[in-house]
Amino acid sequence: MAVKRPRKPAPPAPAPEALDPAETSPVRAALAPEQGLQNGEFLTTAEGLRLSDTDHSLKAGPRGPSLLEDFHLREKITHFDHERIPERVVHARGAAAHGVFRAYGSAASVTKAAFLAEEGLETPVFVRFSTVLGSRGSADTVRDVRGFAVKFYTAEGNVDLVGNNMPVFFVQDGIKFADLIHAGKPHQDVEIPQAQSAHDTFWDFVTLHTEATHHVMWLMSDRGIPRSYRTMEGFGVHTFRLVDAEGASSLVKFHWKPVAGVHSLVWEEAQLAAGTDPDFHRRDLADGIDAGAFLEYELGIQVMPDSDAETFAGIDLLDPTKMVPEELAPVQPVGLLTLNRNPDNYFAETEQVAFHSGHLVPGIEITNDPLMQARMFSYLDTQLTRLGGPNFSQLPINRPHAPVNDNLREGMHQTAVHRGIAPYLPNSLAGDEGPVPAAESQGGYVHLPRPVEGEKIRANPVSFDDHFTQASLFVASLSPIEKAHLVEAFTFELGKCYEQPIRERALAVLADVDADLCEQVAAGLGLPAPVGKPATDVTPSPALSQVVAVPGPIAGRVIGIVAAPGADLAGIGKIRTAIEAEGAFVRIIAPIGGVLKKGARSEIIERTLLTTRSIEYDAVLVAGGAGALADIKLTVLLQEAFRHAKVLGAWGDGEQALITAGIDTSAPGILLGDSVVAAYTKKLIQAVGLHRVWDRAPLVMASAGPAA
Ligand code: HDE
Repeated sequence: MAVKRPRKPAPPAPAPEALDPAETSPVRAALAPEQGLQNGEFLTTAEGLRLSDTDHSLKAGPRGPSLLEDFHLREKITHFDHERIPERVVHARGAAAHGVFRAYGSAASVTKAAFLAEEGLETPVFVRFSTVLGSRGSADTVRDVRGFAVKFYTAEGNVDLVGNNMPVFFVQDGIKFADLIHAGKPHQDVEIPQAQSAHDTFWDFVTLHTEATHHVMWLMSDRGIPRSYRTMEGFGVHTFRLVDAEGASSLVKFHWKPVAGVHSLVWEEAQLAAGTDPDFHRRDLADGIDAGAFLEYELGIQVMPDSDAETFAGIDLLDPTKMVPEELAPVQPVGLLTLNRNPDNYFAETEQVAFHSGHLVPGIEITNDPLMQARMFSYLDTQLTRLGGPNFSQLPINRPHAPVNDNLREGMHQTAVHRGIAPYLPNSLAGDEGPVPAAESQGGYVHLPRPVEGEKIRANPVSFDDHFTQASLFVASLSPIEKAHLVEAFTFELGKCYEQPIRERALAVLADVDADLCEQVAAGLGLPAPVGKPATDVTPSPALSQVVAVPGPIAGRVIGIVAAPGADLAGIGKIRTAIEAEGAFVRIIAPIGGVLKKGARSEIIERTLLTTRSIEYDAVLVAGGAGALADIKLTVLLQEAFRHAKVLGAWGDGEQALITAGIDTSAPGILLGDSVVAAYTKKLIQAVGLHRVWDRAPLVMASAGPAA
């Protein structure tokens, strides 16, 4: 497929409010321009009455009691009492951004959906990232699957690609989703633990129910703790059916490939971040966009022939616990997503956005994947409780940018003023006013006719029975450091279980995946390793490893520079210039706050040793000229960065701070120099582009012991 890649960052997406209401929907057109907006000079009640005092309730004398007639007090308190809506039953914790999707035109060969197929066409989007298990206030960096939900406001209606950051799922049939989530959520008696899979009920379920094994490998791998949303891959998970203008169909899997590469935190860092900065990922998203370092992802598709068997290279495409290795079906880029605008209001946009796997346009269809079939019911249903009724599509963030003319009427929170007298079909009274069905040639959605037959039965195809081969393939595809992380993750999670039989059952499952993995986890748990029958003939998929040999982009990365009065501000300035040219940021850390000055130069101290922690940085440098810096908090900062395999460095006498912190400056990934010169900043950019100094990992991994 010919691919055109845009060279410049995409322009900001138009805000829904900036659109001409007449071009969007009758719902929007019915709203007066100022409706729903806060305007006017004075504080008012919800009815527009100007208020003279909002600090004192109306009382019988200054000592009260308060009077029941105080309509302002009642309105203010009543509204506050009802500010919360039910959080999402899953994916409650999320962060979002607006952006634009620009099609390369390469998808025209497989779909008639213009937003994918028309070269250069730009479609506004709203993207919400999330964790699955935690409550709305839980920490961002917990080990979990991440949601990657994209709403495309296309001219033909909204399309939602409601995906995850892992390409497979725990269950093959949607009927088991409630079981999975009940097992993963906190225990129902005391609501512990929050946002964790490291507990008995989760491991009880996934070990009794071995179709989860492949997804569990992904969850325990570094994919479960992304560095940022910017460095996170996304997947549509299910197989979709794309249909072209001639009615020919293909089976397709969607991938979001981050331009910044796929990178993760290390587990200790993720745990520290959960306490130090629970908003770690959403802050990174918002700060990056604010600073103009927009997030970019290429949408790619794996295209497989549509056949009656719905299989490819022996892989059942209807089984959501299976992926298609990229080496067998390459991911072909079809467009670029750029996230370039933060929401104005978290509740109105991020909380009220309603995604639905059934929001489709002609050219995209779903398949008979039994997980996907259940989702077609669930997403509409859940909004009725969450958003309080059937009119959630009228909320500004959910409104299509395509004309809407439905015969849906009334219901809670109806904001449209529908006119005419005949909201039904057929009718003879609406004349030209009423909507009529569109033919396929007029853009009407017509399902591709496909035969359906079979006995009424509660069963899976036999091909769904292989629960282990792709789990083995995943493990075999990881680099040694990623495998070591996998061992640590399993040992940690199972070590947090109280029930010995669950640990033993988990080891029995691992024995059928990978003997080495099983042995090392068993050694960490102090248990004997069972012998299983893992697949021995899997072909590794190098695309599954995140470790890179060639430095990637560093946009959005943060370099901490430790400085103090007397520091070499000219050197800091050179690093800042070089780093900012790559879209990364410098943050100055000093013992106490304020501004550092030297000659005509000055640097604002953004963090002190008290207000920062190593998790905020992808690399930490110590500036020359800062004198002897000895502070236990600095030692902790530098040692943590060292342990987390981050780039460390110093110039001039800054090296002394590293030595004082007990750091072996001859270890890999320690950048030393007399002063900041071009070669130094170049080395820094390259080292950060490799994400981590994995060569150092053997020095710092506590659990890298020999198998028992
Ligand atoms: Fe979801 N899922 N899901 N899911 N899902 C929801 O919808 C559900 C599944 C995914 O940022 C809910 O509005 C069922 C797979 C994301 O708002 C709910 C099943 C994948 C989000 C729901 C699945 C996802 C959700 C909760 C099994 C990856 C967050 C609130 C049949 C392809 C969207 C809501 C956002 C949210 C149900 C399985 C992704 C209850 C029943 C597989 C990213 O409708």
